[in-house]
Amino acid sequence: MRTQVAIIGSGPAGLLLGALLANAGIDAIIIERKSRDYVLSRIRAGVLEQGTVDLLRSVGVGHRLDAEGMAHDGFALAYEGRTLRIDLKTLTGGRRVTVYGQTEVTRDLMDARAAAGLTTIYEAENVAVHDFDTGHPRLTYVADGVTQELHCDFIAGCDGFHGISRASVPAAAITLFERVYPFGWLGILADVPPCDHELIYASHDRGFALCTMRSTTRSRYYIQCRAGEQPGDWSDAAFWDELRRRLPPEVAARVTTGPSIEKSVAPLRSFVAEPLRFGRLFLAGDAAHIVPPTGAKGLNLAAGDAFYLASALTEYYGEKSLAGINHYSARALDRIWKAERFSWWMTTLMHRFDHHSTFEQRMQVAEFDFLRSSTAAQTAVAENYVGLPLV
Ligand code: RFL
Ligand code: PHB
Repeated sequence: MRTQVAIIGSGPAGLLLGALLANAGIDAIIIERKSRDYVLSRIRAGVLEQGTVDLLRSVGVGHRLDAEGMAHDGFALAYEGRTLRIDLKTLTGGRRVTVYGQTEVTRDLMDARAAAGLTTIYEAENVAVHDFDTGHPRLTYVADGVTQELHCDFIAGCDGFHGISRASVPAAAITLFERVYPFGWLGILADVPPCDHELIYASHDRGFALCTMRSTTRSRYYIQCRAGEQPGDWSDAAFWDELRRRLPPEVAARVTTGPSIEKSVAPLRSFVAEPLRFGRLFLAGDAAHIVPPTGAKGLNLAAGDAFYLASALTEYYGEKSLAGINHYSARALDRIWKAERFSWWMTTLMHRFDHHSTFEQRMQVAEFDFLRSSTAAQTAVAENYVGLPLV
């Protein structure tokens, strides 16, 4: 088999890249290790930047997003029992975010791909990349017990943090930057109305908590937990009790509880690989970088990478120019590092760290107090939260 661009992974990065390439008339095949249903069962991101929404509209999947996505003009930070609203719309000259689950983004992109007759191979085993340092890269994988070969011009490694693309690069050719946080997020999904119409990020002596949502009838809540804790360690009742303890009393009073329909623990990590190009292999999305979820940047960064990589490949095929391809890594990393900074900052501000002294705890409070008193500081938060421009 042959294609122009072989994409590994059908998460947001791979699917959006495939859609953008199809828009530009470039042929691409997606090779995914899991089944379609498995990919759709992963409950992850919920907040889309304006730029991500615009990209999704540009590939023709804006319809359901526009109908069902919830535009949010602000969010709240809570600490010491008080809340501070960050007015995104006013502070950024009219920009906002959209709450629409990653599952729905993925479903829309998969459906559009299937409707356009574009090829995705699910449940591909033993995917391996070969010869990406030559002019003739290829992938091998096993489908239904038979080894297959896919020849291509380029390989896009969109296979997430645990994928094989980054792992296939010689260690001497790649530099990794990492911080692992000493805690995780325990999240639950429940068919109960959200406690507020906007998101609330709460810092508390007992740990961080986040109130978010998927719709007016479906809520998503997270609490900071110890690294290594399992979802089964927490009954629903224990979760709801702990959540309410960490929220300002008037918010806690509005929390409607109910049985969880999903419960999972996510570790928190900051991670960047440099560069993002190795001959004819590119890395994009979580394969290249991880942010802790506090800034809601992971999916949005994946979308940004897909946009930059699609532009580079479009330039290559359209103008026979290598300029875009040569520039992809630097262009994407510039924005990635800024999102890494924001996510690290917000994580450090909002969480309890066992090793923090009382001094560091007072620094967190001073930072909140400064934010409350400074429109300039709130503007910096708002600019980052709605998403830095895709330049
Ligand atoms: P994905 O989504 O992990 O997709 C990678 C795909 O590659 C497949 N794969 C392979 N395929 C073939 N061969 C192999 N060897 C393969 N190995 C892996 C996988 O099966 C998978 O289908 O990466 P991608 O596309 O880069 O997308 C990244 C986002 O999924 C991620 O950054 C976000 O979910 C992060 N995130 C959030 N991002 C936001 O922008 N806003 C949020 O509000 C937000 N909240 C979150 C989050 C992530 C969370 N967790 C669980 C880590 C909340 C949570 C709790
Ligand atoms: C979510 O809705 O799952 C969500 C929202 C905001 C975050 C992280 C996750 O910062």
